[in-house]
Amino acid sequence: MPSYALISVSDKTGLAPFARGLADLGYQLLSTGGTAKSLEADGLAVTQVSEVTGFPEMLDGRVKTLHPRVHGGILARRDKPGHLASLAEHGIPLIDLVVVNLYPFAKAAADPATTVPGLIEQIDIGGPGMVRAGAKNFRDVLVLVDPVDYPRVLEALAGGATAVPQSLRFELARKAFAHTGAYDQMIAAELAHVAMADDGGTRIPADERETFPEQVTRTLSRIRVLRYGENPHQPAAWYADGPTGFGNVTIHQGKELSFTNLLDLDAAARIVLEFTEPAASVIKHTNPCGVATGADAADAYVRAREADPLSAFGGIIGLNRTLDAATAEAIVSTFIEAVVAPDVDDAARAILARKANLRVVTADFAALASAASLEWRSILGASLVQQRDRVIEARAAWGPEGELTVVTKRQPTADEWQALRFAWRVCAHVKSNTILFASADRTLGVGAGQMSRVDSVKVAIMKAGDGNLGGSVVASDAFFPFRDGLDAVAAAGATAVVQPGGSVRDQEVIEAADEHGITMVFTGRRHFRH
Ligand code: 93A
Repeated sequence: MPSYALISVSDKTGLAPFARGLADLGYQLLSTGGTAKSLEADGLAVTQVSEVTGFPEMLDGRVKTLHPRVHGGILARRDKPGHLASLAEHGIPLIDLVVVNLYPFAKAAADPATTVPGLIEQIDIGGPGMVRAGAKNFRDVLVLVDPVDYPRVLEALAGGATAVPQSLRFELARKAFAHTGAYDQMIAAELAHVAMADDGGTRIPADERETFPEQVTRTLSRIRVLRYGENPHQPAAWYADGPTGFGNVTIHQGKELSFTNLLDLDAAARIVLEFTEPAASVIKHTNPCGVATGADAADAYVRAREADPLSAFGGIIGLNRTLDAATAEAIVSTFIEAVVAPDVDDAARAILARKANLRVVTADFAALASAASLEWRSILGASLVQQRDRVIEARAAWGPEGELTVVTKRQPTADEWQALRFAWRVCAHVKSNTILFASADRTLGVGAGQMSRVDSVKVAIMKAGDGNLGGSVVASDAFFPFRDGLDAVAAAGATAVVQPGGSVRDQEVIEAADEHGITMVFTGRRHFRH
């Protein structure tokens, strides 16, 4: 009887060359519906699992491979004559390779539009069964759950199945159990965020989730080893948490992405994700030196860069619109390290190609927006997990009718409301302590990462350089502990301030604002970023 390679995959990455390699080695390909279709489209001969089981795929695909003719062929011990005799008696073929990756539950979960029943349908039952069966019988069955492993398994099989070392078989088996284990953990964690009711239940939106599981498991798949970490003596690698976000970007050109590039690209994207209108950010060492909105990507970018052109040298750019020719021309006109955007058009590609070292990355921005409701930071020997900080209080336009509290005698003007909202959205993504001067559509001076708030004010004013801060607004990521900070922003010319409030000296700070004729808004939400 022929030897079968059972292939049933949702992620078809790298499938065709691998399957062709297996067929060339003499394996008969055995597949479920969608996988078979994809292999046949690539010109490969495939046996349908339903031909082996004698059963059609049933229940909308819920039962495809759950059958003794499948599991017998995987689980039979090749060293036990009794097992082989049973297979022969029932006409069950041996399955020597199990190539399975599971229904994309994580992707479905990341999409806020997925309903509870939709989510449940993405729970794979048959896939994990095959993976665990193959992994249990690793001495004789090769189990692959990750396309990354395809090439080395083909290589190992070139000398015949018996030449594949047990160490590789065992490694793949352990990886398989880690994979199915993490898959169930992920399902349990996601279902913890379903408010069940008789109508089928609803999913709690990512930014309203407050519970954390007792135990969390992360399955990280390595994207690549990086040249080094923050410094050349620190070995480092880049891992994907899941199939979306910065775990799945497209690199169009440029020098290899570095550890610090990735940190800065993340910071760049976070800021522009706050805006629905065209916006650009220019990042240095995870802080923005300029952020602006504009009529289009090029307009926003040039204005963001001009906010602090000296610092923008060697910066990392974030754009929330397609990188087009005009933006590309502006980018290549100075030295820029990297840029991330939702897309880059053909005309822009040709222009960017003139700067061979410039790293150009595109990412699915909708996925970035919904990605990572949980965020991880490592400390020495432990990890901290928190919900991603989202500036939900600034999603809709601000004005006198809104929910924010104006604590001063003077109310903001319409222009001030707009500028305050702009400043607040940027400020949330700057390292604390943050003081940020802005107009309605661009930063004027960013004071980041200082150990005292009043020093952040001084830095922000210094960064504004010769720029006139008269009529500007100020955002502060946390409350002013004393009136000195407020006196300093007033002296610089600011007319409006937004801050969370909550200091024991709030009254003193409000009085200072009133003395200066400044209008001040409390958001009630702090946005530290450490
Ligand atoms: O619905 S299932 O839990 N029931 C099954 O019997 C089954 N067998 C394979 N899901 C099942 N699969 C999964 O189908 C695999 O894990 C894989 O992710 C997917 C491949 O389906 P298709 O080949 O039709 O694209």
